[in-house]
Amino acid sequence: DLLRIDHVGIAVPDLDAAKDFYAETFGMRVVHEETNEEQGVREAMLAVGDGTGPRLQLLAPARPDSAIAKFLDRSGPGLQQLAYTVADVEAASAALRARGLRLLYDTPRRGTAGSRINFVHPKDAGGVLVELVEPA
Ligand code: V0V
Repeated sequence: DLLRIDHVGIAVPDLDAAKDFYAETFGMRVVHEETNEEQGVREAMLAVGDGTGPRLQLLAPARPDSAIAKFLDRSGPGLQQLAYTVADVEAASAALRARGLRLLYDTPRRGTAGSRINFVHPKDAGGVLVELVEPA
């Protein structure tokens, strides 16, 4: 089962410039930042409002052959993914696989802040890259 929207991910070419834009334009603050080598991203999580709701995730490429670099080349900056919180990413992935959707990974990988993640292929989800996040 999906519990809530975890975050919305936006591909950006320059993480520092994007953090400044969101701080100055919308008053959003960075609550977490890391580089995920496996995913090839530099990312920042931003709190919206009082910080109790879904977050905004800024995703910048850490390598030219990464998923975010490819997305930027093809589509330019913008919405890249919609992530839902789940209690058990393996169970949620299995349930969606059983409904005929392609999950990108056979077993979960490491996401933000020690979370475990998997993705539904955007072609099987109406053009939306859906991420499943089991928080640490
Ligand atoms: C590609 N397509 C998308 C898309 N990326 N559609 C919607 N949203 C996206 N983000 C479309 C693309 O326009 C093509 O459509 C078609 O999919 C291509 O499919 P493909 O050849 O199978 O795949 P690629 O090589 O374009 O790669 C797309 C996928 C890749 C989704 C497979 O980006 C991937 O593996 N993503 C998962 C990992 C990821 O995104 N990591 C970065 C975030 P047409 O032209 O054929 O119609 S890391 C993260 O979120 C973390 C760490 C976290 O949250 O904790």
